[in-house]
Amino acid sequence: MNELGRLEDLPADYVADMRKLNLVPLWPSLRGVLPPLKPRPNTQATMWAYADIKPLLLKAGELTPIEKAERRVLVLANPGHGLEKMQASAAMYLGMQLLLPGEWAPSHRHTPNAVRMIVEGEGAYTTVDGEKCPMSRGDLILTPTGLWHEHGHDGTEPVVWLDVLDLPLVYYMEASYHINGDRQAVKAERGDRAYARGGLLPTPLFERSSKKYPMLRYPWSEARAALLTLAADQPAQACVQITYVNPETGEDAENILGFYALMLRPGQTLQLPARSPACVFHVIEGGAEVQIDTHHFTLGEADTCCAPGYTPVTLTNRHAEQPTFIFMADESPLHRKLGVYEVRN
Ligand code: 1HN
Repeated sequence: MNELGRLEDLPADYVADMRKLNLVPLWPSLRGVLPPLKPRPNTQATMWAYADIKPLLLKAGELTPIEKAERRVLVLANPGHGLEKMQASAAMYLGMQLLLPGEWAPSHRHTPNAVRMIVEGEGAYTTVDGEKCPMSRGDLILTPTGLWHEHGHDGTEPVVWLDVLDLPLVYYMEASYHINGDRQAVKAERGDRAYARGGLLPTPLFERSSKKYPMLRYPWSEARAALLTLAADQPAQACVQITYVNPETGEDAENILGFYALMLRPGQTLQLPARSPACVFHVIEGGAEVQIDTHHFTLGEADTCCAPGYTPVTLTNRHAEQPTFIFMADESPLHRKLGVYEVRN
């Protein structure tokens, strides 16, 4: 790889003359923006333990009333991007959100897409586009771009969930904004009931739904049962994985980030190939050893880690007798749409 000319090689007055005209030479920066063979990601393999987050999140519950926070969240920030950027990866934002009994997080909508993976507690719900979605451990609830959403809590214990948003990308695009709204009227119809059975779609008078987001809640009971059934049906299949999709189109549930659930069989070690998108792992049930390049993390329930793109990942079930269930989020819908998706074996 030949060395290119450096900025210091140029006369200082020449560089200064250019800069006054908003001009810069490309060649000193060319290798930086176009490194050889593979990108040099800012995203670092990083782990966040729930046992570390939870006390600080509960403290936030004491320190900051919901009215002063709107959304009471501790952001899982990747140090490789700088903590103030609030990024887990180039396109993914992660946050742990706390809602206390009786609290209300008022209705708004925004351009970034969000999902919530429920971590702990019963009795909270989120109303998305008029559908009241109960929140239970492991449920995945979508808040796609532009849909109204608000959170409430009728239970007795704190409820915590993991928010995953494409905020860094939408912010980078200078397309991020929100609108506050009124409390939503709750509709009787619910997509998680209408689309409760895989392969069977509502078809009133032969017409399929034209809703962009027909299903907003994916209960963990269904996802877990699907994984166990898949594992039993395909004993030779190493990777027991499902994708959260739009049941009308079969496409990814949201436009920019992809969401998956993975089952590690008892004692299993699973090698994931190096792929261009960054990926987030969050343990729903069980525990896993995660090897990301030279980084090693031991994940227990409710722990989260992220891996940069172009990096192979090895997952090992810590339990010899029980399956481990992992929720994953990645940037692959974005990479595929942009034509930069790669798998490297
Ligand atoms: C948001 O709207 C929520 O609605 C949570 O619960 C986290 C982070 C950044 C921007 C908007 C929510 C968010 C967010």
